[in-house]
Amino acid sequence: METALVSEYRRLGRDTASRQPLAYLRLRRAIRNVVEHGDIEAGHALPSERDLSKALTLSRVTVRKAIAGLVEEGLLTQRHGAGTFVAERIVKPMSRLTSFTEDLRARGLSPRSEFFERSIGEVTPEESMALNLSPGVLVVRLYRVRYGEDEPLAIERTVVPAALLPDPQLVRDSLYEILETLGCRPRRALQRLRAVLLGAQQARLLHVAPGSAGLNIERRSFLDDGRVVEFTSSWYRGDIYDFVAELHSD
Ligand code: 16G
Repeated sequence: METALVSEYRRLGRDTASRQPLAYLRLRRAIRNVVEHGDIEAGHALPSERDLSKALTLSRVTVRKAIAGLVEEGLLTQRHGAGTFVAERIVKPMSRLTSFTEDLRARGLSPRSEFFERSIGEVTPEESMALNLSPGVLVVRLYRVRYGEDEPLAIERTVVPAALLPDPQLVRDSLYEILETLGCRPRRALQRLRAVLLGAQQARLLHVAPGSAGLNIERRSFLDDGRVVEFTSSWYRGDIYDFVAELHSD
């Protein structure tokens, strides 16, 4: 068996610079990479555990351990008796501060945005509360529909202090990418999540029926020095997204 997955696993084994010595972690990385490159698409099956362990000369315990971690993360799903598949719903881990662009790329999907607003103006009283800004300062506002391939997945309204992002036109695809180049990518965030019924306009933009279930997520992100770098309100489609959080007991 010579699949993209087997070649990727071998390639990672030869890559001395970033070689992961633990085989199950290397296999996990290889699976992530092939999903990201679209070599195995959403809904499609992974080679069986037995075939993988034979082709990679790994024990089945190792293969199982690699797969179990990705099932837990939500990248893979297992159907009893049928095997392991790349998950079709988009699973978003809540424990990592990632961007929409990164989340989609990690699933092998191409992200894209349609902008309805990219402007700069004086902060409103509500925005100044959310961003801890004094009245009168300037903020950048983005309002966009976020797509994965050609499918609308979320609507986002973002406000960023203009002191950190001086020109709204700088944001083409990823806000976090541009913030990173400006040296102010968020380091920490607080999120509030609530279930909503999508209104007529939101439903139209997201290509779902009015009144469909959605998730409204407000994210306030901070820099290391405590300054708020973004306030974003997102409406994600409830029929596509799963939000998963890892919990610890202490
Ligand atoms: C995510 C964030 C949003 C952030 C955006 C940046 C959630 C709930 N929200 O959608 O706060 O502004 O990513 O994405 O995860 P970008 O870098 O692709 O523009």
